[in-house]
Amino acid sequence: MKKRLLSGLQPSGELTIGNYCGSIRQFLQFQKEYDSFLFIPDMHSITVVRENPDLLRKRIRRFVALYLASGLDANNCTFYIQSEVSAHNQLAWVFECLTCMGELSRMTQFKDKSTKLKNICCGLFTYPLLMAADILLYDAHIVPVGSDQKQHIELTRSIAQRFNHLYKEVFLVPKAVIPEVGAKIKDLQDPEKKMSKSNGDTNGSIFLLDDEKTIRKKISRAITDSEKKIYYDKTKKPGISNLITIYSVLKAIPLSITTKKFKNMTSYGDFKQKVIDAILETIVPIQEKYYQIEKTSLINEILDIGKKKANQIASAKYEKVRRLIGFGR
Ligand code: AQP
Repeated sequence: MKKRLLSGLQPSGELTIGNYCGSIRQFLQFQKEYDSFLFIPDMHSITVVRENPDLLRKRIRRFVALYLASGLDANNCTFYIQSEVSAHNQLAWVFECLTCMGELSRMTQFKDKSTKLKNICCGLFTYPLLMAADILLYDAHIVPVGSDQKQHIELTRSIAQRFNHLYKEVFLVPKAVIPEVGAKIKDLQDPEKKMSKSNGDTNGSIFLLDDEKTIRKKISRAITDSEKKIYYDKTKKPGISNLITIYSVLKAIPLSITTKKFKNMTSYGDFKQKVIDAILETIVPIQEKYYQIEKTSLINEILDIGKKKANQIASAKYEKVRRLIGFGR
């Protein structure tokens, strides 16, 4: 039997090339080897902004269409929506009662996101526990993520071990899989920050559905430096290093070879043109397929199958947990 992979991308904004490099690319790489469970964590998406309901529903479907357009195959992957499987929040409650406030206070995502908000909801604080439930319900062996999610997977591992120790070996302890290159693509306007779906300034992110003109404009305006030399140094040259990383990942060329390739180039304009070409080579075919898929009933059909399969697995696991704790009659 194949080992299981599980991961999700919350529909908190439109998908970026950061999500592609850190996450989707790994799903593509592993989809044949692993029984892949890819879900849309719609319940996570309201931890920061309360979205327009129609927009959120559209975005959920759009994510599935983009997964398929990127090359993920419904024969290898199970696609489902988190809120359609009630065991996720049932198990999250159990985890809330097994976790101390101090552990959640240490989560850097919470610290980062909460500093930008006026009103911080409890969900933003506790969502790593819902994430732990998302993963542990399915006995996932690996969870491919970008580096910003590493800490949450470590917490998930601790919770699994804690439950197994307190009650019985019920949960498989998962492993985070983080790509060596591209695990944290930076914001084009502020290369100290991560490129994000939901950061207010859209100029810092390349979205998978951005058109060619927008991509050209965003890369041309990406923050660099005045040295006029192209080499990789994250501290001295964060902007250029970020563009080198994007190029390397999208062209599937090791960083060292990319760096050599551009060593003698002195024009940032010419270099940026190469980065634009690499982005367009990746994104345009995805967009072409996306616009075909979104018109069909395929997304609903795939999500119906996924909903049934996910519910079967998740409710059986939650039932075990319920029995062990002593809930019910
Ligand atoms: N900039 C990035 N570079 C590499 N990987 C990234 N990921 C996110 N941004 C980058 C990875 O994509 C997945 C998305 O996880 P998520 O939907 O839970 O979102 P997130 O980690 O909170 O980051 P986002 O996509 O920027 O969303 P917002 O703006 O809502 O916070 C994860 O595997 C993540 O590591």
